[in-house]
Amino acid sequence: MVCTGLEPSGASGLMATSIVAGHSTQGTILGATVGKRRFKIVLIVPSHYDDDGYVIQWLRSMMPSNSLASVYGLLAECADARVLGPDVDIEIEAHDEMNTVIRVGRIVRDIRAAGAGFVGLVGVQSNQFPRALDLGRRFRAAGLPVVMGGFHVSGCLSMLRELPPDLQETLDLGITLFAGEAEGRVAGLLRDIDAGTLKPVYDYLSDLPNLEAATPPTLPRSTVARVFGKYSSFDAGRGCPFQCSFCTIINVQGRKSRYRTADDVEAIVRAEAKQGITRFFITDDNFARNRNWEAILDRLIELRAKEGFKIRLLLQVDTACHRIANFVEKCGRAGVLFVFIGLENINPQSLLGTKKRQNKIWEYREMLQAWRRAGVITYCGYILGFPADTPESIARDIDIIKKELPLDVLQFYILTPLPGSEDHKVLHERGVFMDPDMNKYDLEHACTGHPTMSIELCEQVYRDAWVRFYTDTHVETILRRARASGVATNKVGGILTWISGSEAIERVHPLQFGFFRRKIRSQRRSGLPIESPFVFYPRRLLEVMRMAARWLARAQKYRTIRKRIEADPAGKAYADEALAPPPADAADDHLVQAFADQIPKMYGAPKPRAAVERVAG
Ligand code: B12
Ligand code: SF4
Repeated sequence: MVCTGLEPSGASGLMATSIVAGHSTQGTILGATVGKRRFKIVLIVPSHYDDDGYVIQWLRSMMPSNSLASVYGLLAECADARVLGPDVDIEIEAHDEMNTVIRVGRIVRDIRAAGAGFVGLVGVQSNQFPRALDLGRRFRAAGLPVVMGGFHVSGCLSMLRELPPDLQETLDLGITLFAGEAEGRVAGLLRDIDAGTLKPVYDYLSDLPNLEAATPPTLPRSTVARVFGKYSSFDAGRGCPFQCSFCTIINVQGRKSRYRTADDVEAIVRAEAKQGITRFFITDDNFARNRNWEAILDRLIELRAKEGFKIRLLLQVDTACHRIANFVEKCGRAGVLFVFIGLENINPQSLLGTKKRQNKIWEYREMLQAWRRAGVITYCGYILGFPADTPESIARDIDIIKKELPLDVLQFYILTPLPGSEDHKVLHERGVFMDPDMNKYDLEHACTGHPTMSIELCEQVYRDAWVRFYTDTHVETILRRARASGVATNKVGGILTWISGSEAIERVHPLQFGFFRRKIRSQRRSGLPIESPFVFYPRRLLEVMRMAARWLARAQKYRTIRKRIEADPAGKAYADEALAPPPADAADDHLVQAFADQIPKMYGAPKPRAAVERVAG
């Protein structure tokens, strides 16, 4: 699909015309004076709805939105360059709905008062799409131009032959769809909005921008301050060489590594440090496959060592990263605090079934131990609901992980055919049932059938997995391992409280978690009734009190465990199978033995013991 020009019925274009054309010909616009015009942009990352239809949002969110920072950075550059003319002040507001209550009425008034502008719905993922549409509908009803971008739009346009009904509805409302990456493209978009010639679709999927010297992501400090720990973000690269069938990224951002230079990264770090921000989530899906990782890490190490920058980093890497010479060690020196690792599963056949050939379970322990030696906390993702999974096999596998693998945090997801992935495309083309409610594509709901488990059972198994992993005994083991390896026990304890409590207490995935849930009575999913204040507020008060009590109890319990371990003089000598060096012959590894008959025949794979003995005999 390509830019198709303004449809005569495109309300978005009509509105832009009525606001802006009057000004450009007559010199005034809704009260603005000649010689100075305002163009107001409000960027919103929509959140998504909980099962009761309330927006999931917090006083402080845990993770920053890099999509927001990317689009803000590009627009801020346009504002500085005065791309709409020397007389036009471009003003930008950026909100992440995870930590900010969106006041639609106020935004409408502000944009109208400015006389021109638009609302950008940013980084909309599939699970955020229904919320984005509810917001977009209200802005369109007020006649404002609205542009929506992000992975739902890009994923669907890149993989499906025709527009799915939800995106068609979006277009019918006059909301413009922006597919692909925006670097180098927003000035043109702004000019189209300003001229009243906004097109229904902008599609840049087949033209991936070069990232070297590209405009960096950034946000005002006031927006970053709404993220717990004041973490900011940037992507040091995009694209991943692997081919996992559940992944959307490779179909939108490609498989070739595009990366920022070390100079780019240094410039980002220096600019953010001026705002007092030194903690970053580097959002590359796989920083280990960023072809420029070493130059970037070397520069960060230098900034820390020579100029005392207190850089702290979160990274995403793959399970084979420890094989890259110096990678883990340099990450530690560059200030990496914790790494997200897509462990995904420990059953080799399940991994092969999703083309995740690079995940070799016989290397998992060695990889996790390498991170421990660098003092980095490991935060692993684990997917449930592969075809061979049963409640019993999942329970057994979790027990094996607890015993065999020295990871600090494990978080679970349900295998989900995300729009934009090969899995989604295949099911779509075969006409297999997939839940039409995008709000459920948050990896906490089962969205399609499973060979042996019902949707309800899949979701039960998912909830049980959290309980089974985060027992008090295992939390104690994790903390003991941290103490023995010299990993900061207070940090591990804090993360364990957050991760285990978000599912158990708040019923949200840790990646959507924040500090102090805000529930706004009037912000409910369209189609659901607004509850009476006499019902809503007393129930909410009780809920808050109960949850606060449970959080305090959990934090106190983990603190007690941690203090006991820290006070134990033998703590440093703690040893168990997960901390022990991997056996010289991987076939002797208990994890390998548990899956002996499923290890694929591939280069470097251990030969199952029975086969080895047969050969030896
Ligand atoms: C960092 C990240 C997060 C962070 C921050 C979110 C964010 N968007 O920054 C956190 C931890 C919060 C997160 C959480 C989740 N994430 Co996430 N996340 C990512 C990740 C790795 C990077 C995002 C990013 O910065 N991309 C780079 C930016 C530049 O790309 P972009 O978002 O597409 O934006 C560009 C264009 O789309 C366009 N654009 C976007 N919006 C707009 C708006 C306008 C007006 C314009 C003009 C242009 C425009 O311009 C941007 C600049 O080029 C992506 C994977 C990826 N590579 O993108 C997954 C990804 C977006 N996440 C995904 C998922 C599934 C989740 C979770 C549901 C799952 C989970 N439990 O982990 C949660 C739930 C989030 C929620 N509901 O709040 C999926 C979404 C797939 C889909 N079809 O929806 C992705 C693609 C990964 C995957 N597994 O496939 N995530
Ligand atoms: S390793 Fe990660 S980013 Fe790369 S294809 Fe697989 S899931 Fe996608």
